Amino acid sequence: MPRPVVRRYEGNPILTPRDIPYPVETVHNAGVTKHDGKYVMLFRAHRDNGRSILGLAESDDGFHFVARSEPFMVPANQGVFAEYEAFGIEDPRICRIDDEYVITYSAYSKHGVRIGLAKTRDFGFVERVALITQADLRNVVIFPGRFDGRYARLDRPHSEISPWSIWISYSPDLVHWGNSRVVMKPAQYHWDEMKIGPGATPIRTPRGWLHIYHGVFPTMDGAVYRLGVALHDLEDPGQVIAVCDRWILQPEDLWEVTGYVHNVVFTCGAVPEDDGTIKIYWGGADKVMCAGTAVIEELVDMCLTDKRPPM
Ligand code: BMA
Repeated sequence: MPRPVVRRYEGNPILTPRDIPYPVETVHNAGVTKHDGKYVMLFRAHRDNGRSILGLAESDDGFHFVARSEPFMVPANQGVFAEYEAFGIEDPRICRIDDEYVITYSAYSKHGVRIGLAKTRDFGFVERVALITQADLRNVVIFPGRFDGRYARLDRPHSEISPWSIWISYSPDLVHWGNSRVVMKPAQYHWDEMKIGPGATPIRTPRGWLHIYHGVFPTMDGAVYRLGVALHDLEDPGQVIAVCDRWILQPEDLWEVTGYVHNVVFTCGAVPEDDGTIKIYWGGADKVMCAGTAVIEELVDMCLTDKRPPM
């Protein structure tokens, strides 16, 4: 058997509810970045009312994380954010732009789900900037670059007409977004046929932006969430060069198969290293955090040698 392209860390799960110094039921779907030589993980955690907050944990090696004593972000209690975050905040992604970290997260309320954008320089003080979508759109990942002076993001609108697909939009200021168009769709009778969504913040490689996304397949036993890879053009990220036909990770370990929601591996973050490897982080069964490593060029090769059309 060929060795798996993503090698699971032998100490998985790397962070669980028991490791958190305040009451939480789950620790999952974390955005991760490196700041000042340390790995910073922003994780989603359900409280026992079923609503989510964002916690923060830090690590020197990317595998052993220690959670801070207090949550990093809880639903806002004033202004426009309070109205749209009342049901909780979820699934953060972190994108470094210049010397700031931009955090995009799902904001839930009785009005639906939309995306909030916050900024921090040091993971101490965090400032909410804007709600950057209307209702029913999730999984916003921002490219860590500019394209003809504009920022670009991938997202996933809700749709009853077409299977849930990945779209791109552009912005001059990270607040106002437009020029939206669809770039990648689920493939029929395929591991990601039900829906796909952006996953980790894209990684710049010599052959394109590597995007690790999630794909969902419906079974008689419910949905199965897996991870796949796609490659976007460096200058024009709206051009999907290739989508790998195969998944790179599926639920296999006990804590991926069973937990809060069974059969889920879901990523919001990956950290490229100087040695050409990448640390990939994923939530296992919406309950714990897991990590694994891969060789970036192997993921790019997979996209290019085993590809399917993006739409
Ligand atoms: C999606 C989101 C994710 C979650 C996944 C599996 O719709 O809610 O946060 O990990 O479902 O339950």
